[in-house]
Amino acid sequence: MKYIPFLFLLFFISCVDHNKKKPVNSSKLEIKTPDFNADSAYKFIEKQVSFGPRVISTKASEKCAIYLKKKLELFGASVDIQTAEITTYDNKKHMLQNIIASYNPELNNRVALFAHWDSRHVADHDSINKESPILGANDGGSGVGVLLEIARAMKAKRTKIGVDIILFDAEDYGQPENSKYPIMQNSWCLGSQYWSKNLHKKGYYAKYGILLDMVGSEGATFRYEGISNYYASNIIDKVWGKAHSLGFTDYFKYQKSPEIMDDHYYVNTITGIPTIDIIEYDPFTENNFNKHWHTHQDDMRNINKNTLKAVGQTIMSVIYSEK
Ligand code: AHN
Ligand code: ZN
Repeated sequence: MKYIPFLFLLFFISCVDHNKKKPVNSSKLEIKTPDFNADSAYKFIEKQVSFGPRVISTKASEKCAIYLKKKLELFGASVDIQTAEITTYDNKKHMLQNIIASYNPELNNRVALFAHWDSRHVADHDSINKESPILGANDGGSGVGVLLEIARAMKAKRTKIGVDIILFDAEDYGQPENSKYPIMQNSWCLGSQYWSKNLHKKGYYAKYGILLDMVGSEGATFRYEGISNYYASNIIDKVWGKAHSLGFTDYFKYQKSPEIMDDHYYVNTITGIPTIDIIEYDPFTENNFNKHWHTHQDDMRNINKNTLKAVGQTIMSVIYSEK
């Protein structure tokens, strides 16, 4: 039969092919992105909220700072607490605490992930109890919860690059609109202002930064925020591209939003680290944020695991594909 040699040859080729060992070039291997566990992130938010409002100079804030440091150390980071005395718009003096957790500290190739860990000292957008502090489950708690879960993943599997998780204090101690005190410029974002002017390490640089703020409410949408788009449009493209490839198109909109004053403004203008803000922006609410923004309703009921997953999985995918 004249086909036999041909079939034999085919068989032979397929054997050779299967048995051949490809040389392993580890630098070319993609690291598989770990799964972001939204249940775990949710619990990290619940724990922060359980301390009560995390307003600077309170017992709750002190306890939460200790918790965050301990947790990040448990997750394998080297943790620094940067402290400084600050004066707020109401003429009070406080000790600021920025919490900085580093992975692969020896590498120069780094990405910085930011969130604020304090919660607002007043409920100025509520209709009752405006003078009392808020729980800030979404506003404060959510960004930190997502970053703690990423820290947990990084303990199990290191990224190829260096990653710093930087948690700012006193972001939300800004002067209320009806305040009786003289107007103070730059009264918001005190932790990021201090850090930007006094980097925790001499010569510190990250190739880019991502700030997470209010990333946990049901149906939250994120847009090309003005300051982010001005200073770091390529990072927006990278993050939105990842989000869309993972299917989170309902959350990450290809639309612009106006400029929102937040920690990334100071990081961009003072340090030069191109930094974006992933922040809920809602064109349909009165304040353009979540409807519970700066109210007592910003509690655990305002946290949705699907939103945490969309943001957390996207950021994980971004940092694990960096090399
Ligand atoms: C202002 O409303 C000035 N900034 C929004 C930033 C913010 C407040 N993020 C959380 N709370
Ligand atoms: Zn706030």
